[in-house]
Order: sequence, then structure tokens, then C-alpha cells
Amino acid sequence: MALNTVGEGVIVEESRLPPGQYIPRGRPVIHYGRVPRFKRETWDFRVFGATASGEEHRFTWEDFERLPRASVLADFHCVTKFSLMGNEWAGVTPQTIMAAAPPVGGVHHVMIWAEYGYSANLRMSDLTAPGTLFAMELDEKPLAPERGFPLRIVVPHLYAWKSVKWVRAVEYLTEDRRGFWEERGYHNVADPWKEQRYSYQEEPGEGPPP
Ligand SMILES: Nc1nc2c(c(=O)[nH]1)N[C@H]1C(S)=C(S)[C@@H](COP(=O)(O)O)O[C@H]1N2
Ligand SMILES: [Mo]
Repeated sequence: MALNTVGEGVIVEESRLPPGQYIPRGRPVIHYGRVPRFKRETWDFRVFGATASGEEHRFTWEDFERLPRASVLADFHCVTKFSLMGNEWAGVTPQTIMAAAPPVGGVHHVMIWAEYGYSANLRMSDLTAPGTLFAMELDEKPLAPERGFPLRIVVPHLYAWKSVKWVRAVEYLTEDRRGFWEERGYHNVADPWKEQRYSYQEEPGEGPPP
């Protein structure tokens, strides 16, 4: 396995860096629009769409904080080509959320919704993949406001625009639909190991029905 020395003596296995990515100095923060302010009393996390019960499930912040925690050590790859290596995220697994608010049978896609209407769609298999987490902490500290406080999803095996910050809801979809960047020319699936950056690269079956 090739070793690659990057920056100030950081040693990274080359096989951990997807094609076309580099390791920047520092830890860039990227998002569209402003950083929302967290209001504990009105914050909620909703699971809606094709739920098994037919009802929307709502967690208050108090409910959410009581859920069991898990942690994940993962790298993070932005489509603008920087990668952040070795992030330790802690939070709630999608499995925990899905046990509390299951989908009907046959749901293969979800939309993750954030403050201000930012969204990203995921295949159910990406939501339930090992490594995907609703994160409340990074490196043993609560998320910084600009990194998604109080809650973001991390989907480390896909380009980071799918790792929605300031998450407020999950929508179970009966049919796949494009999210914010997927509608604006980015790849519906977004696997960095296959360099699935742009929608024009999509193969049949990788995008929503026309
Ligand atoms: N709500 C929201 N989440 C978002 C974005 C955004 O604009 N809004 N940008 C995405 C993009 S393009 C990237 S690269 C990562 C950046 O995460 P970071 O700021 O922690 O590095 O957040 C993603 N999550
Ligand atoms: Mo990004």
C-alpha cells in the first residue's frame, strides 16, 4: 500500500485519497447561504413522506439528545477536490431513527432536508451504509455552528455536498428526486471513488426517472 506524505508531515495512505482529491492546509468550511441560529425550543427533527404509520414523526431537541450515540471515524471528500481526513463524528445512527420512524416497504430513496430548504437525496443503501451518521459532535466537541450545529448528516463514502449541515428532516421517497446540488448539475449518486462529480456523467439508472 503506497504511503504519501502530505503537507506538514502528515502521512496518508494514498489508497485513502479518491482520484483527483488533495489534502489542504487547515479545514475549509463550505456552504451556500448563512449559518442558521439554533433555537432549542422550536428546533425539531421530522421524519415524513412514506412512513409506515402514514404519520409524520417529530423529535424535539430533548427527544433527540436522549437517543443512543454511536461514533464513526471517517474521511470527507468535497467535490471541489479537498479532502478532510480522519474525522471522528459522534451522533445517532440512521438505524436508530428508522427504528423509531420506519418507512413503508419499498422505499429506496430519501431526501435529507436542512434549514433554508437545502437538501440532498440519498439512496436508502447510502443512508444505511456503515459510516453514515446523524452527527452532533466532531472530534469530541459539539459541532461548530458553521459545521452544522446542532445536527448534520455525514455520508463519508459520497461527495460532501450530500453531508447536509443543519439537518431538520428526512423524507422517505417513493420515487427518487434530485436535491439542491443534484438539480444544479451535480451527480445524483456522487461516489468519489468513481469520480461521479457531474450529472452528465450519470449512467442509465443512476438518476431519478425523467
Ligand atoms: N445545509 C447545508 N449543508 C451543506 C452545504 C450547504 O451549502 N448547506 N454544503 C455542503 C458541501 S458542498 C460541503 S463540501 C460540506 C462542507 O462541510 P464543512 O463545512 O464541514 O467542511 O457541507 C455540505 N453540507
Ligand atoms: Mo462541497
